[in-house]
Amino acid sequence: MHKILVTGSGGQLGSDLVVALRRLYGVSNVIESGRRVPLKGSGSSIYETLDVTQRPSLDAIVERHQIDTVYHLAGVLSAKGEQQPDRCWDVNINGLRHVLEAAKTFKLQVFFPSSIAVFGPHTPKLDTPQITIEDPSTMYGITKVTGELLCHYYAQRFGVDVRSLRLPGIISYRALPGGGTTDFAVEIFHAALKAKTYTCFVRPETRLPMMYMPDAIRAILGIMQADPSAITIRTSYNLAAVSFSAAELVAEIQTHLPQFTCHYAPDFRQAIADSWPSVIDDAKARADWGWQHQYDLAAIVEDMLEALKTTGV
Ligand code: AKB
Repeated sequence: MHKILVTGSGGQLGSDLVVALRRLYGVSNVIESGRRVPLKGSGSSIYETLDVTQRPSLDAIVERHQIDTVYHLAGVLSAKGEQQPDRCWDVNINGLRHVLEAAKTFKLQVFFPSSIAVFGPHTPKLDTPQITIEDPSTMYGITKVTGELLCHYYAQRFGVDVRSLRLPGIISYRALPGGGTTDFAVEIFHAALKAKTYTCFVRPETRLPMMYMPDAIRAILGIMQADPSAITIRTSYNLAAVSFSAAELVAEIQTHLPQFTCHYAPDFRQAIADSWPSVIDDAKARADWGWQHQYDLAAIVEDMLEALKTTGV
């Protein structure tokens, strides 16, 4: 049975991944961690306060719980990273190096979330290939390119079993994202149900790669459970599900909530979105370890609205 540490577990991805991992491996085998003291937590669930920029605390937790797998989700996202570039570099690069060093020392398997943010203005925007120009214009993107290269280096040089996906914008209802450029695609659902109106921070024609959380969780578990011989890419795999514009998302929500209106007030995040691809080619992930997405835009919108109404989040 695996002993798993999830860093940054209170974030959007962590909130769902921890539930899925606990279902698979048991509550007491999945240790959550983050910088804040937990607000909730009961029974046999374990939470450790951890700042990933502090290597000794990470090592102590790995040793104390005899961890063999780390899902390293702690990180500063694209929009926040432009406001706090030093912190973005510190958390994203030093945090990852500490995890990779711990992996080398304690023989851990590691998951590292990369992003479509590794791409930039000179990357082909349509059917972005696995291997192509990576010229990110954000500090976040720079840390993800560097992070991918670090993962590749630790895999080749030290045999660390690190696996990574270039995640698109993730849509989910359990926890709100924070500090990302694709956050509008989640905020819009909450606004549609509560205020019936939303002011979107990117233009209507802005088309980005997106994915529903259940698909993202299946992708993460899929790559981590794949036979090591199937993993031919140790930087990070392109991963895709759907691509839609802000206006197409609004129109799909309006098929369920006709009274919903959206206004557009692009801010600094528009330039970040414009620097990213619209449609990603993830053929390599599909061929190597059998990746397949399940949710299209219509299914995402239907499920999100239903879940938010039911859970009252
Ligand atoms: C962000 O918008 O910063 C993230 C990402 C695409 O990596 N959601």
